[in-house]
Amino acid sequence: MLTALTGAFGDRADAVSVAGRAASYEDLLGAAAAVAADLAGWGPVPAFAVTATASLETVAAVVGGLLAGVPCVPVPPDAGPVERDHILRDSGARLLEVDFARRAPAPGLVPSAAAAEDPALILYTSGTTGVPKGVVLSRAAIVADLDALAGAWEWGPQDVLVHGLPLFHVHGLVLGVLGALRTGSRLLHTGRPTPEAYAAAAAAGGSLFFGVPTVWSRIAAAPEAATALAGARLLVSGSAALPTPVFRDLERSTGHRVVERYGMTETLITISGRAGGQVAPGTVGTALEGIATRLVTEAGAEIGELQVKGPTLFSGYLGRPDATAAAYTEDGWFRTGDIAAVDGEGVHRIVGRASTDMIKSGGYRIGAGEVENALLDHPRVREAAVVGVPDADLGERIVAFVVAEAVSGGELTDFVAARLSVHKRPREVRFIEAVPRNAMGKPQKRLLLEGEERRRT
Ligand code: MLC
Ligand code: AMP
Repeated sequence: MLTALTGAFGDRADAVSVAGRAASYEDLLGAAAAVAADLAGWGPVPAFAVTATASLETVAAVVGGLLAGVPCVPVPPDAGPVERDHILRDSGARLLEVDFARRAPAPGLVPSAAAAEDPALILYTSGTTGVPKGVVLSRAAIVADLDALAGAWEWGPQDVLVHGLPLFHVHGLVLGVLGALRTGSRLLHTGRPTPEAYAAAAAAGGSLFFGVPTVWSRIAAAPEAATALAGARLLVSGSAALPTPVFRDLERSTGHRVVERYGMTETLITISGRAGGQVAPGTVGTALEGIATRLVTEAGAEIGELQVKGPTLFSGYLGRPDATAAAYTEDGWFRTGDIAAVDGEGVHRIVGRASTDMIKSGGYRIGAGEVENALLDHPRVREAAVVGVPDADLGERIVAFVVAEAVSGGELTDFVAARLSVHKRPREVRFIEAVPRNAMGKPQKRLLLEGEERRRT
């Protein structure tokens, strides 16, 4: 996975730069070897955790884990005690402190005994209900995905990859860090994904830019920053649907048609547009090399659930064989839960999600159940129902409907932000008399969403 670090791509003092600090591959390898030596000194552990700030420390931790053959669990830096304790307890991972200035006694590549199918990363992600599950990603799955993407995007050592995404999810960490190290492209992580930072990175030679739709829509709304991206080679969007007006605005201001790709934590990226290929707004391209997709449609329907198969799929949910089995069909296809359409050329369009309980806000996946449980932990909340409402900036924004007394919406927002993490906080809290339920007692979220729709219009 570390082709660039150990191969013949040459070296530069700024091969990897994160939030304003630069390092050469030699620096990175030295710091990572120190991490690997620490891990070796611990003896057998199931995994190690790192507080995944956007920093060189996080990069060194992940690379060190790969060298040592110990899976890394990146913990969101703003995770509150409930989320953090769950991740550490569920994974059994011990937290590692990284000092980037430290070097291993004998720096250099420590060949790991790990096999291709061994776990490299365990990423925590929300389901529709309950607590987040650990998604186990093997070294082989990550390599298969990065190589397929390198082919699709003509991504190589000539590129300078730019993004400012969090380093605890697939987008920022697998594609955004390991992708750069695998392909040998320089990495310029901007710390935060602001339009100004992306424009500055373009001026500094950035060629390949990653963003979630919220990032692209903020850039589209900042014409000066957008114009600065004209000299880039390829702009890529993913993690949620890129709105067509944003695609059109960016085409006008940058001259680029943004390439969309589709994926999930459990499957990595499976579908993408191609560099130099036809790109139509609202489409996410064709299956990547080695990936098979199919739609399961009701008789006569053109849209249906997207299911996928291939070498990039996860090894399972950590310690949850039941949930892992439920994620697959009987004939071995992974159920994405996304609703899609495919045209005669194999070009996919994602049209929605099967469940209202899976929310995408700012490109973050948030399970309604996790937020509801956090709200119900508040002593003054008796009932809670959480939905994702269409939002021009975030794609969807979290709206919480609660039955509660003597507590303000702001207090409940802060309560969730502090217990879980900031991006899981409701952006609006609505106080209601009772959550509407069907005869089975199941919350009727469609009714709540329809009420929100009426409010907007
Ligand atoms: C506000 N804040 C609060 C708060 N209210 N903090 C605590 N309690 C409260 N009640 C403050 C925070 O301190 C923080 O301040 C700021 O609000 C963060 O707010 P935000 O609204 O979350 O930030 P915003 O700028 O709106 O974020 C937009 C964004 C972000 C696009 C930068 O959503 C983002 O990084 N998204 C990327 C998600 C991603 O990578 N997904 C990939 C999943 S992988 P301060 O000072 O810190 O700003 C995947 C697979 C695939 O999906 O296909 O890729
Ligand atoms: P996550 O597990 O955070 O990786 O989120 C995966 C989900 O993000 C998918 O199931 C989709 O719903 C959504 N997603 C990712 N990329 C796209 C895209 N290009 N268009 C629409 N939805 C996307």
